[in-house]
Amino acid sequence: MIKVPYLDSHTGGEPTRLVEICAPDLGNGTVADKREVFKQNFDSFRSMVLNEPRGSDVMVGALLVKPSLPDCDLGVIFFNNVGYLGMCGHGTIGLVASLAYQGRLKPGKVRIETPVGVVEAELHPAVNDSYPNRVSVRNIPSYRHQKNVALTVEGKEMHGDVAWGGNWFFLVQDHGLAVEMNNLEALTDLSWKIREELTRLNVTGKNGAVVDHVELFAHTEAADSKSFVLCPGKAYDRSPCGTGTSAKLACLAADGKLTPGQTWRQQSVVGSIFEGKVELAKDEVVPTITGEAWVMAEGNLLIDDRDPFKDGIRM
Ligand code: PYC
Repeated sequence: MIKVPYLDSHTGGEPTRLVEICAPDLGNGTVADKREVFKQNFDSFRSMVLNEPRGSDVMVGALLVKPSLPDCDLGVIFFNNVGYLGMCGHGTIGLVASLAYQGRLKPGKVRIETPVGVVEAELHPAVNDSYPNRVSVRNIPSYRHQKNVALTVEGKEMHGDVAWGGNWFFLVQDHGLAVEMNNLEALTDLSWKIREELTRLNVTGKNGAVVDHVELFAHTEAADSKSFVLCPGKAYDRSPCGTGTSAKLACLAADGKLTPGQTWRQQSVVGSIFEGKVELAKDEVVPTITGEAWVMAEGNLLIDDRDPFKDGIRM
C-alpha cells in the first residue's frame, strides 16, 4: 500500500489539492522540463491524485517541486482531470495559504517558478489568531493576442478576444446567457461549443497554442464584472479564475478601460471575488490577483496495487 499525503484547500470555492512527498522523481531541469517528464512518464500519478474516485473533475492539483532558478523559493506544477496547466491563480493562492497553514510560510513574499514563468506571491498577515490565508499573486506578463474574433454558435453570432494570462482564454461578452447558478448547464454547453468552434476555425493562441479555457462575462452590481469560466476538462471554475482574470485585465488595459493600479473586482458564477490590478510592461500587463484560500482536508491517499482504479478513472 502506497500513501500519498495531501492537503486540500479551496480558493473562492475552487479546490486545490497539494501533493509533494511520494511524487515521482522529475529530474533536475527547469520546472517546465519537470512538467514534461511528469507528463511523459508519470501521467498516472496525475490521474491517481485528481481523477475520481480519489478526486473530482473540479479539482486542480499542485505538485510542489524544487525550483531550478536560484532566486525562487518554490516550484509548482499545476494539473487537472485531463492534463496540465501553465499557471493557476486560484491554485497559487491555495498553495501559499496551505503552506502557511502548515507553518512553512510566514507573511511576506515568495517567488515561485512555474512552467510558464516566475510568479511572486505575497502572503498577507492574518487578521486574527488563525493562519494567514489572504494572498496576492503577481502573475506572469499577460496580453491580448487577437481582438473581436467573430464566431457563430447555434445560429448566433458572437465575438471574443483571445488572451494569455498563464493559460489561453477566449473571452466573450455578447453570448446572451445569464451568468447565474441556475444556468450552469446552458453556460457549460455554450462554452464547450465555442471551444469546438475555435478548434474548427483554427483560432489559436501564440504559436498555434490551443485556446482551452472559455470565459463568458456578464454585468453584476456586486463587482466590476461576473464570469463563468469553463476549464479544459469541462468543469467550470468555482473561483473567478486567476489566470482568466489576468487575461481579462490584459484586454481591459489594451482597450484603455483599466489604468495601472486601478482595482478591478471580478466575481465568479458562485459569487466569490478576486481583486486585480495591473502594471504596464510594453505591450503586456503584469497583473496582480488577490484572494483568500481555506484549508479543508488533509490526509493520505491510499494506493493499493490490487485496486483496478488505482490510477483513477482516466479520460
Ligand atoms: O485560477 O488560474 C486559475 C485557474 C485556472 C484553472 C482553474 N483555475
